[in-house]
Amino acid sequence: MSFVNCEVKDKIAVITINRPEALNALNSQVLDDLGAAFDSIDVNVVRAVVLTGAGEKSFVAGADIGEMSTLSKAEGEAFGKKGNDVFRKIEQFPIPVIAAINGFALGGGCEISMSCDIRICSENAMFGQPEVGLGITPGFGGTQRLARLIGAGMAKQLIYTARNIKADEAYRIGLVNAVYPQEELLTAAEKMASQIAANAPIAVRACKKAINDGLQTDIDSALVIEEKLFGSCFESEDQREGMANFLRKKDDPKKVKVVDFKNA
Ligand code: CO8
Repeated sequence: MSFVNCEVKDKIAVITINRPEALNALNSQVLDDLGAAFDSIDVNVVRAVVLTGAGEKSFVAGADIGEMSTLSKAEGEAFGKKGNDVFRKIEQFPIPVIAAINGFALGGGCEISMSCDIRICSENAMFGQPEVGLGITPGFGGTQRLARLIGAGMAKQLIYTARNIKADEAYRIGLVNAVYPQEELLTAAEKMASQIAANAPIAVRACKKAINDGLQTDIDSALVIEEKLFGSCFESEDQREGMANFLRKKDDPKKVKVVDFKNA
């Protein structure tokens, strides 16, 4: 039995962490299943992924505290690496990943959402890094990604105080892009994924890589990364057809059409 479901419809995959009896807490098996779910996606067919949690209460309530409670130092480090490897796979996944955060996103739950490209949440969502209250640090990238996402000062405040914040505050500090009523969240995430999927897939992938890789280096090197990825889009079918369509429209607005990008 897997703790993770993956459903592909049209060009979108919806991955659901399905362990609602433990508020979708991440134990070793969930992490393995999550990695396997991402590995199973054919990125030549699927163009965007939505990641969510089963039930209406929790996205992911953190790493599994029961499993962690008896770990030795070496085992703790290994568990941290296990989570980091899966989250890095998500962060570096060639196509965009949208986190649809449908409730608690605490500890490892907040951390997994931050390895996604885009975060949107429901009104009942709650975010936090409660680790120091449990005698540990965030261990699945929280000290690194939270500071990069919302700035070091706010990240330090949240991590040192272990205070949970509600959806409106998460929106205010830029941790999430939008807040929806619970029943509208998945539809909104799928709509955003469809908008992404309608664009040229080679270009979308190149944008993800340019932003991610560029953020890890100085501006001059980052601009070279962009130049190379920009150049790589040319001579593709998508680039030729996308630009030809624009020029056709200019000549005759009636010739406007929705380009069926081919991933080629
Ligand atoms: N781990 C294991 N089980 C959990 C977790 C969790 N993180 N969260 C909830 N559960 C379980 C509960 O034990 C309970 O199970 P049972 O019914 O068998 O008793 C079930 O889910 C329902 O939970 P509650 O009854 O507690 O539900 P409430 O609505 O009363 O409370 C809360 C919901 C507030 C979310 C509460 O469950 C809670 O505080 N959970 C823990 C949240 C937390 O502290 N998360 C951070 C964990 S640490 C972490 O994520 C570190 C990541 C990096 C690890 C690196 C390792 C080296």
